[in-house]
Amino acid sequence: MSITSPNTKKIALIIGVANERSLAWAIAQCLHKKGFELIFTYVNEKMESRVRPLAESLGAKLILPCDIGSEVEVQNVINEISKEYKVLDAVVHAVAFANKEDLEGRFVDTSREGFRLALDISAYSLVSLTRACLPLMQNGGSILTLSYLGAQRVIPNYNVMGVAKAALEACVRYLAYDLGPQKIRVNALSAGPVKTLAAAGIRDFREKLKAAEQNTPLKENITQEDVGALGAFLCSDEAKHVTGTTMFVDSGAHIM
Ligand code: 0WE
Repeated sequence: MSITSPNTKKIALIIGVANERSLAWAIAQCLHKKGFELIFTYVNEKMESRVRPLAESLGAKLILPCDIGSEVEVQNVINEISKEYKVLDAVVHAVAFANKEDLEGRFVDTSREGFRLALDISAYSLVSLTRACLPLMQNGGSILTLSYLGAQRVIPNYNVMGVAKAALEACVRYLAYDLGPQKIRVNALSAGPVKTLAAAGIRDFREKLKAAEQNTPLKENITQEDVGALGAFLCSDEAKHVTGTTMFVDSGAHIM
């Protein structure tokens, strides 16, 4: 028995593509290979010019503006999708944000506003996005978000993002419990460090990448393709009994 619409192309909403290095883009490409039809969003005009050509290269019909921090914009995306499609089979949430000054120095110095912003954009946005998608997921489906080891361990300087990712992983469990009866699965993919636009804003990231490599059992860093493969698996029926979990693609770093 299929938990998604039989005999029709599956539809996936991808939120968080910034450029060709984005983890969201890696997952989108793998989903496209699996036969999914894709919908993309971009956060502002600057990003639109990067996302649109990528999205069009995979035949996307809908490429919509969405600041995930806004209930109205999230609802707008769902309204636009509803005009074109009856169901949504997969949702990829690949969004995080903290103020740059909160990703260095001491965690204890995090301001109330910096904490609120990081938790709102990086964790609560999954809850609000999931709620908005529910009416389109009557056939069940899969919701996937991206996390990082700093949710479960102290990674120096990850600071408030570690707290936000811990909240995100807990949101995944509570959402999975709520939505299980509707056959909607909710999971997190915890990726090792990769050079993306998000990482480009991190002080000394190149040095961190080199150091991270030596601390993994496999002694090599992961690639975008690794994230694409696991992400697409979690979104597919192959993972139909996998929910509420955080799966690592990190060359084993989390066992150290
Ligand atoms: O989750 C992340 C980073 C997400 C992120 C990146 C930025 C850069 C630009 C969130 N907010 C911002 N805000 C900005 O202004 N990663 C997993 C990558 C990352 O970030 C680190 C890491 C790793 C790895 C920060 C400190 C230490 C390690």
